[in-house]
Amino acid sequence: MPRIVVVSNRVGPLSDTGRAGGLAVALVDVLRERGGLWFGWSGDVSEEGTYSPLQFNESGNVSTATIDVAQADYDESYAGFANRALWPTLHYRLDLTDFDRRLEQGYRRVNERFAERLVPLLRPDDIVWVHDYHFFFMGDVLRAAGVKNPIGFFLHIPFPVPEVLTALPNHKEMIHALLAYDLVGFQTSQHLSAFERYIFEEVGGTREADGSISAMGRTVVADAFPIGIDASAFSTFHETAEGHENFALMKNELGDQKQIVGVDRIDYSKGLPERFTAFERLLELHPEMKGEVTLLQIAPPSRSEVRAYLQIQRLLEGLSGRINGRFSDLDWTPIHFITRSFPRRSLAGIYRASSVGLVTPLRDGMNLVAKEYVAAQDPEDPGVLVLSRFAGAAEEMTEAVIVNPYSIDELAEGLRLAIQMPLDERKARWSALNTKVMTNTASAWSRRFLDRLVSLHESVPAEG
Ligand code: ADQ
Repeated sequence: MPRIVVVSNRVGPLSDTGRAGGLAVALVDVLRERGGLWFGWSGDVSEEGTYSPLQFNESGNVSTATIDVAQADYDESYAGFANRALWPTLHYRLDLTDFDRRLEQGYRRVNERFAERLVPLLRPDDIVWVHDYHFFFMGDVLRAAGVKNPIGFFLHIPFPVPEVLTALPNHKEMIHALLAYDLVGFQTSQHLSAFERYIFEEVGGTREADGSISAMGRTVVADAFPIGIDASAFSTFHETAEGHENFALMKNELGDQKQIVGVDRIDYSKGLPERFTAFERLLELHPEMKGEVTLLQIAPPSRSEVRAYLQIQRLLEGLSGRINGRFSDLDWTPIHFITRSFPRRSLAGIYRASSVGLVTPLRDGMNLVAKEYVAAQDPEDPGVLVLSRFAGAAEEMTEAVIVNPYSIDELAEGLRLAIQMPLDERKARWSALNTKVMTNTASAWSRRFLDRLVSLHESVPAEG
């Protein structure tokens, strides 16, 4: 079996520390199955930057290789073009974008340098899988360096409609670079069709008889590969000491009260202010719920070097303070806002103790919290998932209470429905959702993507 080479901005860890994200755990699984190398950023900024020595780490048949970046790379690429131009544009927030040519050049430079450092590590039969919006140009640079291996790309975040994407000044170069990959994967069929519309309407591309797409002198296969979670782990975490402890602690604190839970990085795409405001509306419209229902929002800060992230954190602190000041009683506080992260096992206990999982992004590639919440429920007394129609997860998870997060009234009504839902209906909805979460797991997802990439390469006749 050929070796897998994964490229992503952040790498590892190779062992389950309990704190690693679900995606990292899934990627390690697939790397272990086939043997592999995981290449990316060390997480450190140094003077030598991308010229720093490779740092290797090995565990069994899997190794990681990482390099540093220089301060200018970090500012211009990661905190610059990636998180100030690409992230907001791809999440439909043109009001927050910063299109600065210097940042764009920094981003390309970092893509080029990472690709150059990867080339000597590649073996002829490796399968290369590049992840996410930090590396749109990686495949193109690898091809220019003569790399002939199969190279796939998966976009974890949304691909917006062409009317929005074309606001990026370098959209044509970006898409031209994307077409250098053999296989491009999106989270949902909506994102896939937005990409196809761009190709057909914006750059006059055509579909070939075998389903691939040709445009700008290149041919690519594009498809939707909705990502999943390590579902069986999440369904059994409550049996671990950490999971059980948190579940018991919450249940004890709550007594007869019902808890709504939200778990997100602080990010303007996650719809957090709308969520707090909808909970306030629920208490206004249903005063009988005072003292009966609480909202627990767990949201550790992220990317705080980008101004928009600090602003949203301040806004949330203000909102939760105001709502608590308005409604709290001596023995009840409506909103618990915790800005730190929790180990995965503890999160599972918290999900299980919560009657409602509130996942209401304004835009999201998929949203793994929606799936984690479902997997962690008690089958005999499951909670209800309230899910934004703008999360990629809504395409599959149709048995959730689907809401439009821009409508505070609709959100508040969704919450009411979820809180008051009878047990029979909760069980029926949960069981349908759980079947999907358990079937389309993270390892099923990675296998689907890699098998497709390998099959594409096998169907291309070898160069004579
Ligand atoms: P994210 O935007 O980070 O991911 P999400 O899919 O929800 O969003 O994943 C977040 C992960 O971090 C979850 O596994 C969650 O448990 C964990 N997490 C969040 N807050 C936490 C906390 N306080 N403590 C501990 N863990 C916490 C991007 C895209 C998504 C896409 C994923 C995967 O934006 O749309 O689903 O990649 O492709």
